[in-house]
Amino acid sequence: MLKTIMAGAALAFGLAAAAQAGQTFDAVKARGMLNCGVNVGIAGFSLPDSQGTWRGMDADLCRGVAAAVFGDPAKVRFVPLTAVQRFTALQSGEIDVLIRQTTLTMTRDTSLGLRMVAVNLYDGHGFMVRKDAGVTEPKGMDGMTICLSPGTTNELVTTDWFRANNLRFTPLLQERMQDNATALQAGRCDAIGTDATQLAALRSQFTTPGNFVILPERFSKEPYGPVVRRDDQEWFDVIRWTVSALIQAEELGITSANLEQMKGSPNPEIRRLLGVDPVLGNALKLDPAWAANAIKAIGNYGELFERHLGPQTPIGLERGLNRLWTNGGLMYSWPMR
Ligand SMILES: N[C@@H](CCC(=O)N[C@@H](CS)C(=O)NCC(=O)O)C(=O)O
Repeated sequence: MLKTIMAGAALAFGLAAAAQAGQTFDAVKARGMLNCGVNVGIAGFSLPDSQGTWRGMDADLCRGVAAAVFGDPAKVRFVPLTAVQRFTALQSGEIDVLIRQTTLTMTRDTSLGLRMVAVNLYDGHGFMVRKDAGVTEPKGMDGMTICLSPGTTNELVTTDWFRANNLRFTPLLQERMQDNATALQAGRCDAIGTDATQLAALRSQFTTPGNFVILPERFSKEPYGPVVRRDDQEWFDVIRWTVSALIQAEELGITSANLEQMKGSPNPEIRRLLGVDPVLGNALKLDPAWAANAIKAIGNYGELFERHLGPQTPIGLERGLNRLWTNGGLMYSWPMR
């Protein structure tokens, strides 16, 4: 009896393992190109510049994965997706990975046939209101019309908060955030509710940013991360550890500028990360230089943040929770050994 159960378990495990043996990873390698799902256009995350080149932290993470897999950050096809379209595009195989300000939540992780991989940015929901509305505390939003994107956590967070506080609001739901930005500036809604980084990014593109205030309160936790299908554990590993490598590089002081020099370091952690010791690349079935190629292409995590979202950019965000754990933030790579 026990033997039968064990044989059954082994068979089930064997079948599951077969279904998970690298089908996405193999397809990506055979295609020679990564199909990466990004936002349709938001500054700092993924926005085409005047030459049509996608710029932003999410766009660069796509390039980092391409550099890790192919040794070439240019091997990416960017697939712009709204919040509503994003999970279907991943489920149907149109994209290999979704890197689009997607909040890791329990129901998304458990019920969509998808898997949230790792955190690449810690954010929180906020509201931006017209300055002349004179809102000094969140309860001052009672009765307002609030612009929201359907299919987002922000729609849910807003509904929860107003209900919990016994206040009322009228939602104005528009799939394109750009339409919400236009509506707020034209006075068709009184506020926009979305993640705080998005509010800063939107306001940076307003003609009169000074007429709008981002309330300092945060109403939720919004950890962003890449998402993959559940069908391929090897592909999950590639994405998870590419994100980790960028954080570990910052922990070790490796930058895109000093990387070549760092390859000569006697520090075993640096030698492993940069592929002088090939153990990590072997574990992922990638070239020993996988992480070095990603860091060279897009920089370490800190470089990525500063270049796209930091105080020197029009978006102008402090690192806050996105600092390394050694500086009081939450960014902490698992040991890469
Ligand atoms: N973190 C939120 C989504 C954040 C988000 O997507 N927000 C706006 C950005 S301002 C958006 O892109 N809306 C729709 C669009 O323009 O595609 C979630 O995972 O549900």
